[in-house]
Amino acid sequence: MIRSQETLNLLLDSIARFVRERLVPNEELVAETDQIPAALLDEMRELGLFGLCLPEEYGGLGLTMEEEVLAAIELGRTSPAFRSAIGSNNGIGSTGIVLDGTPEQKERYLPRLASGELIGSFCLTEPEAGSDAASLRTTAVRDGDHYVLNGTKRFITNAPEAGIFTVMARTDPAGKGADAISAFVVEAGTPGLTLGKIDRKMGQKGAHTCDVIFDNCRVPAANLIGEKEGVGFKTAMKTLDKGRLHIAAVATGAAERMLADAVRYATERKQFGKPIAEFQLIQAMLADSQAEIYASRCMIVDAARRRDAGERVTSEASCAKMFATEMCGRVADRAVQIFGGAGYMSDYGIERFYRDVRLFRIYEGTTQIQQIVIARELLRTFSG
Ligand code: COS
Repeated sequence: MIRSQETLNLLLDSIARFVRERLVPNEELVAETDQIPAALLDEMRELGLFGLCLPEEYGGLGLTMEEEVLAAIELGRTSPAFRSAIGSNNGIGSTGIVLDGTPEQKERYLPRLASGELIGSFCLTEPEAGSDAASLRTTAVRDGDHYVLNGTKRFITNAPEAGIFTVMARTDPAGKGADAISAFVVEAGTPGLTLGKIDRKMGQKGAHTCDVIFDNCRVPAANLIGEKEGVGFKTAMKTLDKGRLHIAAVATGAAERMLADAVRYATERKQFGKPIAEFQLIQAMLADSQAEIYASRCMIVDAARRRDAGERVTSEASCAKMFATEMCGRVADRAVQIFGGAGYMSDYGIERFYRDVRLFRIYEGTTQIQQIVIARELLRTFSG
């Protein structure tokens, strides 16, 4: 749902301009230093990018899902690290509180997440619990008006910068199932919470992940999301339904960027006496990419509209995430191919994108997990 096309166009134009004029010129610097300059992060705060999707009553722009995916496509047209910096505040680092938090929890955290004063992160994955998220082992044992958390979370995006962590933990340590899991907001600096060293990754330099370790970490009972035990896994799954649509949009933006770079290169690069864009084998790669990007956009916007209309979009979000991220991988591969030898060289930037976008097919649920989700939903429909 688009509330006001005119207002949205202004926002999308300002994001597109910011991406073009401020972020794209700094891609190489971020990749080299593994750091987004503080001044750029300030500009992102001023533009309201940290609060795009947070409710207006808490200082955000309150974008609907349809508006959000269109904004995410724009943000996708540059190094994914920039989107990642604002991604968790708008998504997995805040959605649990937005959807299931108490009014007090929302009041306490959302305004600072929306302004970018606070960075949020999402702690689901563990060393032994990745795709099988419900098998997580971190425990939260009630002790008076606190819970005591113990366990390790792995590959946690933005953890090194985070001020709060949404943590899924087992409040019934004897319970093996998803219904023994609860979600907590844990503040950075809480005694017993420590961070591992920053992970070295294949790509996405400038976006940081690390372990988050809880060792007898005492968290006030008031920080149990929704003050309700046993619903934390559902909170996490609902968070991922939204997050997967967002990632699908980011992947589509990245594909559009890589295709634009490939088209530019193909029209400039001459072989056999003419620009390589005039060769039909190159054109086939460009055409396949364009058609797939278009299909991806259509899926994402449709799924977003359905979510805005109040429909459950678990299957559609997984379809969009699977299709868009796999499509993005194919476009990245073709773009490197069109660049030829230059595509393998760092100076041309396309190899960096090729590495950066590889993560899209893995995080917020691998392609194989999306297949499982889609198939389950389908079979459920048929079984009545
Ligand atoms: N929305 C709301 N509730 C949901 C839900 C959703 N999208 N998906 C599952 N649930 C509910 C189920 O209805 C079930 O509740 P009931 O027992 O009351 O019916 C409960 O959650 C457990 O669900 P399920 O039985 O389907 O859990 P499984 O362990 O079988 O598997 C998958 C669920 C595989 C889908 C889940 O573990 C998953 O998404 N894994 C990938 C995790 C991931 O994306 N990690 C990325 C890192 S986070 S960046």
